[in-house]
Amino acid sequence: MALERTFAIVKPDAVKDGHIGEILSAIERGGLKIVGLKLTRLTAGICKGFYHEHVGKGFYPELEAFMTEGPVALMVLEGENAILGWRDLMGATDPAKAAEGTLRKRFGASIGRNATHGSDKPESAAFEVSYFFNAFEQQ
Ligand code: 3AN
Repeated sequence: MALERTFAIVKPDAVKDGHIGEILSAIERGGLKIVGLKLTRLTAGICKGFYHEHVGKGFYPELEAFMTEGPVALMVLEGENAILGWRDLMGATDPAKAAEGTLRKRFGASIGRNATHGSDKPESAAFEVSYFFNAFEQQ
């Protein structure tokens, strides 16, 4: 076991539908600590930098349009094996394939509009956390 930090987003669909509270609650009940938190709105440029691995893929324009359509809640989460733990709470990328009770099953509508984001590995977590949060914004 390793104490890790990971990066999480409550995406525009879940913010608009009023699910921030339930998602934060699932994070805390799931044993993860919220050590950074802010509500903001992504611009196209910020989105391209964040999803640099996906820019150029067929679904990227749809992803950018969605991620910039409304406010998002950004978080840094801490816990033992937080990266995998947060991905387990979210469930599979495609809500139709996500396990019962997971956040994407509960709040996601499609693979494009899937309610939450979580870093997939330590290298991504390090990049994504530092992309949005400086040291003073993490407790
Ligand atoms: P995850 O967020 O589960 O790590 P990635 O990294 O494969 O998934 O994809 C990043 C985001 O891009 C997903 N959260 C999803 O919103 C979007 N996405 C991935 N694949 C598709 C697709 N085939 N069509 C539309 N959007 C997609």
